[in-house]
Amino acid sequence: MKLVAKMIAGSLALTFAAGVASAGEKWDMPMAYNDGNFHTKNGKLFAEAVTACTGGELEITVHGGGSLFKGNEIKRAVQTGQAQIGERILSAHQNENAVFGFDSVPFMATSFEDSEKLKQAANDTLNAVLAKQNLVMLYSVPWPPQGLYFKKEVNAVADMKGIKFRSYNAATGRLAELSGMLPVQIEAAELVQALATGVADSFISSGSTGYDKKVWEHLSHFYDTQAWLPRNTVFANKKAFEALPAQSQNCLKSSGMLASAAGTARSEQLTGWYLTELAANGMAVAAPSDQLKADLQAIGATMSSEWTEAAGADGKAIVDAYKGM
Ligand code: PCA
Repeated sequence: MKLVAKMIAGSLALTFAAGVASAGEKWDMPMAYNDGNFHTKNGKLFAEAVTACTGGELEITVHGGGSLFKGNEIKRAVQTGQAQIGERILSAHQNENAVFGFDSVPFMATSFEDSEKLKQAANDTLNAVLAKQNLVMLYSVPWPPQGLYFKKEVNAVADMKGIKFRSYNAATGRLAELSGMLPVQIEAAELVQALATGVADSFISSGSTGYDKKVWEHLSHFYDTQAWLPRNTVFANKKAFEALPAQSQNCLKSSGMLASAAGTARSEQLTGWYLTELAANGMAVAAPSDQLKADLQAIGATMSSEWTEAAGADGKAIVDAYKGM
C-alpha cells in the first residue's frame, strides 16, 4: 500500500509539474462595451478560439464593459504592455493620427459591402501606423450603420440647433458642431448616465448601442441616416506578440480572421433587428426626410474634405485604393 501511495503521489507530482511547465501564457483583453454587446460576445469567442488553437499555450481573458481599462484608456494600455491585447474604436484616436478616422467619414462607405472594401483599402496604411505605435492589428468588425437619436422630431439640420449631443470621436463632435449642436465626448459605458442627467439629449450611433442602452427610456426618435460604419479593432502589443512562439502568433492571426468574418456577419444580421426593437419599445424609427438628408450630405462633404486634408498622403492612398475597388 505504501508503495502504491508513493507511486500515486509521485505521478500526481509529475502531472502537476508538467501542468505547471506547460501552463501557457496568459493575456488580458480589455474591451469597452457591455458583456451583452455583439462585439464583446465575438471577442470572447475569439479568445476561446485562440486557446483551442494553441492547445492552451495562450489563454486570453476578456474583460468587458471597460472593467479593466475604460474605453479611452485601452489603446494606451496595450501600447505600453499593461494589457497584451485589447479592443478599441480606433476612430476615437483620430486626433493622434487622422488615419484612425478613415471609417468615420460621412457617406464614404455606408453599406457592409463598402465598409469591407474600405477596410481592405486601409489595411496596409493602418498596419504601418499601428506598428509604429507598438501595435499589431488582429481584426476589426464594423458597427451597424450610424443614425441619429433625438428627443423630438427632426426634419432638417436647422431643427438641431443648440441640442446637447453626445459624441464618441472627433468626427461625431465635428458633425455636431457643423449642425449647430453642442458636442460632449462620452464613452458608451457612460451614455445612459449622460442621457439620464441631461448632459446629452441626442447622439449618433448604431441601433446596437441604442438597444444595448435601452435609450427609449430617455429619447424618442431615431433617424436611420446610415452615415458610416465605424469599426472596433482588436490589436495586440507588438513586443508581446513577437515574443510568442510562431504557432501562437499564427493562431492569433487565423482566429482574428474568423472573428472578423463572424463579427461582421453578426453585425449585418442584427442591423434590422435592432431597429425593430427600438420601434417595439416605442421609438419613432424613420428614414431621414429629404431635407435632413440633403443637409447631412452637405456637412458630410465638408467633413470629407477636412479629413482628406488632415490625413494627407496616407488618407489619399486609402481613398484612391477604395475608389479603385
Ligand atoms: N456604438 C458605439 C460606437 C459606434 C456605435 O454604433 C457608441 O455609440 O459608442
